[in-house]
Amino acid sequence: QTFFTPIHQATPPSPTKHHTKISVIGVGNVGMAIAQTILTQDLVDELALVDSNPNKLRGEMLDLQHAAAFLPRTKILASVDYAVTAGSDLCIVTAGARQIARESRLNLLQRNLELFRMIIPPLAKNSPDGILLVVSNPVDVLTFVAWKLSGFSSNRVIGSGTNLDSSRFRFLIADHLDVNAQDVQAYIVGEHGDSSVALWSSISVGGVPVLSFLDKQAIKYEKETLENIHKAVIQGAYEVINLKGYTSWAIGYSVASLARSILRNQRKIHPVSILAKNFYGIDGEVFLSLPAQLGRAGVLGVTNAHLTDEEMQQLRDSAKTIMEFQTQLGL
Ligand code: 6V0
Repeated sequence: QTFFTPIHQATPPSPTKHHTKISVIGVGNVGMAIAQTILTQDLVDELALVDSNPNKLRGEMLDLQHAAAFLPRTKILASVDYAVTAGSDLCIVTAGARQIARESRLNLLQRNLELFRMIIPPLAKNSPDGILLVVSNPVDVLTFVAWKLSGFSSNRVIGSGTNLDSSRFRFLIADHLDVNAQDVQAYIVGEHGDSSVALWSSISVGGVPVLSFLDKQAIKYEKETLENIHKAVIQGAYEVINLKGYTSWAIGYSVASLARSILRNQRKIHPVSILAKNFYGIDGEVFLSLPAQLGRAGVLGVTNAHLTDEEMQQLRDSAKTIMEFQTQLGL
């Protein structure tokens, strides 16, 4: 006698049914916020977690499994062994060393490079057809590192980049204009960090291009007001870290939105870190954020947004900043 009485002969699962799997590497604040958003949004059939700390890893796995009665059915696995990630459609890397007091960015990057040497090759080996999504900072340079270490084609290596910065930007503009952030189309591109570029010229709200509307109506606005909004975007992360010690919820939703666009082949445009060579006059092998269309094959294309000369110059300066940093790695 089995527990469950079938009403007819069980049919085997159709071989055409696609089983989806995401692996999250690093179960810290960011990895867990991503994992829990993915679970609540019912994005995959299987979620695998990997971390170098076995106790924390098992604790986090059990804690999520205990929520099974309230969640869509997802198989949750965890191991320090990368075999658990085998056959992933998407691998999200959030593992990272924490910055030590007075440590330079370069030193932190060197330590993260060593971590990536342990993480990326086994991930690529276990999911040779998968897509890599890097979240660990500095995200643009580490996405370049992941591309080099994986040997994957560049359309399958993506950094979360300025997807989060852009959502902070949209929130601040929405707050300023008292509208819904989902009606604000606005992009931050370039480096995820201090040299990011706000594309003011292409902002629209409900289909109305904001700056040209203000110009046409002869409504005066201070350039300083715009700069202050961009500064608030850049300061946003530092402020949250100063106040609560880390950022988690917004990056969790931001990365889950990327996972949805990729796995569900949404062809949605996201500002994410991609190989920028040959776009917008950038000629080096550098990863930075551009408005990219994402789908099941990873990066499907790049939007040809109209940039002003000033925005174009800022984007090239941002590329130069990342490039200078990247060349010090000697990869
Ligand atoms: P955290 O809470 O310290 O978690 C890091 C996790 O990585 C820990 O659980 C470690 O045990 C684990 N880890 C360390 N080494 C390894 C290894 N070799 N293999 C597997 N796991 C390992 O950090 P937190 O989760 O707060 O941040 C993670 C990373 O995300 C950092 O680099 C942040 O700077 C970065 N963020 C990037 C953002 C973005 O927009 N791109 C936003 C927020 C944070």
